[in-house]
Amino acid sequence: MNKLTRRRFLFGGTLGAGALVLSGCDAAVQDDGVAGLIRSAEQLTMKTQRLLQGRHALAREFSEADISPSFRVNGTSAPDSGEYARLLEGNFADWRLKIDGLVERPQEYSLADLRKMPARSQITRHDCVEGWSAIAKWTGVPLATVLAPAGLKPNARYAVFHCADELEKTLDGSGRYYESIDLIDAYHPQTILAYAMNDQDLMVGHGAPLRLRVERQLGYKQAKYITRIEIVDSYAGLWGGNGGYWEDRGYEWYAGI
Ligand SMILES: Nc1nc2c(c(=O)[nH]1)N[C@H]1C(S)=C(S)[C@@H](COP(=O)(O)O)O[C@H]1N2
Ligand SMILES: [Mo]
Repeated sequence: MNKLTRRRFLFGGTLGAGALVLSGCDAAVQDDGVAGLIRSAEQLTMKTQRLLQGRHALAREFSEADISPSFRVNGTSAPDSGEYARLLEGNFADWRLKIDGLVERPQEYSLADLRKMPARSQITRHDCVEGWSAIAKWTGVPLATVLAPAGLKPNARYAVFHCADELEKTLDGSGRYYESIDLIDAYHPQTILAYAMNDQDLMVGHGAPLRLRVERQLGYKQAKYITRIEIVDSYAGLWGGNGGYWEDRGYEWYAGI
């Protein structure tokens, strides 16, 4: 089943509350044609998923025995920059994670700082839109823990993850990878900044030294090579304006599984 069909199926089979949401979207559908329809469908899926499962439902967690023997590297396999090469060479001792934007106190964390914070491990399944899945154990710091010292301003709505890699080489830098999530996902207990995979330091191919795990969404939301988390009230002003590298190329912003 393709995405749209799956979504239609979801509207069709959903509870009365879904129908209520649909009527609220009618105006937008008429105004912007197909793009509007898709956008409304995404909104509806997100709302429906949350109505059905609750805003804080956990993604399924697996056991050690379920861990996949191999886990594909997808998209960038190593950021192609002198800066990244230099940081890798130094075992990421000079790497810093910046937290800025709509925060009261911008922060900078080293990898050692992050490793000192209370960690969480979870064994989850990664689902890529390209049609493959793999189960791995991820260990890292809950995003909520990392954001706490920064203190979000009242108008904060999204966390944007800026990455070290350019997946597409362009003159204006618009091929740089980035992603964004809302604050519900940012504070979800399984949303972590992972520095280890299957009890090993995160490999370069999988996003060293730090990647996002946002377990209720698809693979492309799992930003690798994070260097900066920017808190914003809107992502409309960033790159293509759709909240992520793949979103700017037509994928959905809310990629619920
Ligand atoms: N920075 C960055 N993050 C990224 C990508 C990428 O190319 N660059 N690819 C995305 C996609 S489509 C998937 S499926 C996963 C792949 O993660 P993996 O390489 O650890 O399998 O990372 C996501 N995060
Ligand atoms: Mo993917």
